[in-house]
Amino acid sequence: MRTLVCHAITVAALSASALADLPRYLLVELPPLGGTSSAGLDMNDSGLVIGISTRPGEFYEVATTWQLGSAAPLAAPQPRFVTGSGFSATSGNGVNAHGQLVGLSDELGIAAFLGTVNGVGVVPSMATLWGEAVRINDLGTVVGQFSGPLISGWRPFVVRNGSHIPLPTLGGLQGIARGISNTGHIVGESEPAIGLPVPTRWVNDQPVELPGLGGWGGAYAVNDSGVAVGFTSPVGSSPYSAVLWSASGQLMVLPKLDPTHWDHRAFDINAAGQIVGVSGGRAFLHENGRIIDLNTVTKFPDGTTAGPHRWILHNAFAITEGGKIVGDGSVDQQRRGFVLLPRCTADADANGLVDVSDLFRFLNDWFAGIADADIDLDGSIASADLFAFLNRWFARC
Ligand SMILES: [Ca+2]
Ligand SMILES: [Ca+2]
Ligand SMILES: [Ca+2]
Repeated sequence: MRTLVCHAITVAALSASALADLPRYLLVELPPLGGTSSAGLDMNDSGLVIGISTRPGEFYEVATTWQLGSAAPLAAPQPRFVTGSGFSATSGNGVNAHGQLVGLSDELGIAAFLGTVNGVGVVPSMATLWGEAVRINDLGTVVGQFSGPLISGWRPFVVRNGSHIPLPTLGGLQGIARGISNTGHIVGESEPAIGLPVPTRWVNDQPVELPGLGGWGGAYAVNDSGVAVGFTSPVGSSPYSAVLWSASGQLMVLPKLDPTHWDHRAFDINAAGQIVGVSGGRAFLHENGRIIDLNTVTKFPDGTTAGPHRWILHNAFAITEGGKIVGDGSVDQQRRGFVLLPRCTADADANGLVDVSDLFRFLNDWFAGIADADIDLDGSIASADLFAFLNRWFARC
């Protein structure tokens, strides 16, 4: 008992620095289709990721999917081609819970595409239009922007129950619908009669301006409760601030990782209110009023958790309801997509699986008084941590 108390005191003294090293996320790399560049843009809770990557010798990215495995969760999944010529712009933008994919395809004629990993085609009601589909909700409702030979500029749309519905702007010509919740909230940006595009919410398909700081702005995503996120700048086009709009439309500016930088944007929000985005060139998570640099809470494939390593996480583009994060960063200075899987605390060896080796690893840490065994994060290692660990281990978190 005396030994245990001694351990507890030592661990308490060490814990402030040691606990910071506990990885909260495990990184999965998204390899390109043989080229040098990839990015993950959206994913669902079944581990299907959509994004873009290059093929050998091609300059433009093509739409690409990756399916994360369950047997070896941290192994880089195989990239799978969706659509795109590689000679002009194409993007795989959104995926819903049923595996429906949307995006923009140059191969289909600058068209909004819809489909699955088994094949995609032009969004049926948009066959005569140019378009880009940005997001699809779990009901199959699609949002994005469209144009055509006889239409000036790019305009926001929603495709609901198979019908293409143009969404009005706030008086100007152009706009884009970027986010749709499963409850039908739609957000994006649109031009007023005069001036730069502003953050916009469509209520019953009619545009309502979301408050900003006076300049350019846009909303990227909205959760099922109607809470939206995006960015706004003061008069002019920069610097950007990442912001949240409450369901009633109240503006809240999020904290910044590097306030001297110009680029701070919030790209997605889930039902729990977790927000992801970019702040000063670094991928962030915002929760409970606090901003976290995801670079500091991630275990990278080379085993490091922070400090000098090959990876930098630049943009967190989406977060699932289950808390999985997808985005892009750089590895050895090439653009590379990533998924961050929340680490279960029962996964003591942080390999993405909860099994018997975690039990041995935890008991080892617990008897040795290593800070990782402080499961309840109270700064000391005691029997409560053993019970807390066993609970999570049996529940597989
Ligand atoms: Ca999401
Ligand atoms: Ca494990
Ligand atoms: Ca403890």
